[in-house]
Amino acid sequence: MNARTRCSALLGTLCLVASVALSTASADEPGPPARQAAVTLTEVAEAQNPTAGAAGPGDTLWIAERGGTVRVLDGQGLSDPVLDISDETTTDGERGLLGIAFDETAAHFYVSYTDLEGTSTIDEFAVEDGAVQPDSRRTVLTQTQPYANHNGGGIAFGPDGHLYIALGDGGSGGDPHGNGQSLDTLLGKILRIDPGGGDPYAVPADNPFVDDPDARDEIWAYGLRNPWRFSFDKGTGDLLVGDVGQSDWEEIDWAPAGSTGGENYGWSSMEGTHPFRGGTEPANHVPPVHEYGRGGLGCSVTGGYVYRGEALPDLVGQYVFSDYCDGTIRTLRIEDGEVTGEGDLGVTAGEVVSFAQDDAGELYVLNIGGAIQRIDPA
Ligand SMILES: [Ca+2]
Repeated sequence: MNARTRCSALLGTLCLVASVALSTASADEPGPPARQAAVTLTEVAEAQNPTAGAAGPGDTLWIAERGGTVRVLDGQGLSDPVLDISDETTTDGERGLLGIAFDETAAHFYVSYTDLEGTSTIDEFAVEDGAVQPDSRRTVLTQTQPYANHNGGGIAFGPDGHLYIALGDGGSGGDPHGNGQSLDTLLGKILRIDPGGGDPYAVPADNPFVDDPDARDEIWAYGLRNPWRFSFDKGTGDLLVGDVGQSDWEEIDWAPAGSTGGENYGWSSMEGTHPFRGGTEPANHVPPVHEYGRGGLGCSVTGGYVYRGEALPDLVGQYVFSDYCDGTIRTLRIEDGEVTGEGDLGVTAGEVVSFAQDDAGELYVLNIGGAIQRIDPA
């Protein structure tokens, strides 16, 4: 239903096909052999182009809207905006308010957005009594963007208390500046910084390239094209990254909680496990734990979360993700960095742009058209 009603005109045909194909398959088959959680999607709110969510103070889920507003979702529904930077961002290209995060004690709130020039910007606000303090605002990090697309934009605190920032390769297509493999730019990277440790931030002393004069100290991992959504497993601390492919391969990248950083995920020498345009596989390439081609219904991976809630015991420990183009809610079982099972939950949610995880570990699916749906037991 949602695949059909939420699709844009551009993707409408594709999404309609996806919806029909899925309903046919589920009607004819008794169910997958591996036990899979039976789920339904419950719409809990309608937002204005939601792009990201973050668990906030007092069992709330804060929702970022692409145009520049932040609203709070609780048992009463979605609040009026608690933060509005809509006059400081635009939504052309792939721009807008793209990520939000709280630090460990929810003492600070962070927004990740493109400014009016398209520059990726991370700002910090103090939080008092559950409310953002506008006067406390300060800019933590900026990165100019040569093109309007591939901004990345996801931000999240790791189990180590540091802020991780995903930045795309700068955009255009095919990584024309070679940013993915270049260690002297922040583009095409996941960064790791300590925003409270300095002004405007400190670089953790154990970042992987702090002793390399030719590399930027903020870099945690590299070789990424557009790591739009990434997350840490609430249970294990493992890092999972959905890296959007160029034209052939969508991928999920992984690192264990004990990683010391420096992973090279391959772009733009590699697209998934495949050399890209005659590229040579780097000796230190960390291949994706999962990739899928464009031959099916997907065309743009949307990274999600490892489920750590209580409502769906059969789903605990599985990584839940999707694809913007088909909206199928997909799953991976990952053990020691190896995928031991893959499937889907038999539901589709249209143009899935992001997931959100509340404090209890339950998962929500964000459709860029507006719907916020919780994954519930069927
Ligand atoms: Ca890769």
